[in-house]
Amino acid sequence: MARVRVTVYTMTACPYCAAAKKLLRSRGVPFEEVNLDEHPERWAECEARSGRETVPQIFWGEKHLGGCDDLSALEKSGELKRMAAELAKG
Ligand SMILES: N[C@@H](CCC(=O)N[C@@H](CS)C(=O)NCC(=O)O)C(=O)O
Repeated sequence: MARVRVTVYTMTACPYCAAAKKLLRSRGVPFEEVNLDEHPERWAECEARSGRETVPQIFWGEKHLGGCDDLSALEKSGELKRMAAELAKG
């Protein structure tokens, strides 16, 4: 089965984006970053997928995890660790 692709929509000067990326890296989760400063044409895609107008927006495959606060909550509950382990299994 193809490995789940994690996508993070970001902006360059965004502390929440930096924190979210740091957390994903700390869990060894590979992700594709879509920097919306570099790709402003993808804002509409990000908003349509997430229903939100802030960054970061994080997707685990097609599943919307939310922003930095949401990711931090998953970390706190132990869920992110479990998901990362699952992802690593392939
Ligand atoms: N609670 C959000 C905060 C995200 C946030 O405020 N991001 C800022 C950039 S650092 C943003 O998108 N601002 C644009 C806006 O509010 O329109 C999260 O945890 O992701």
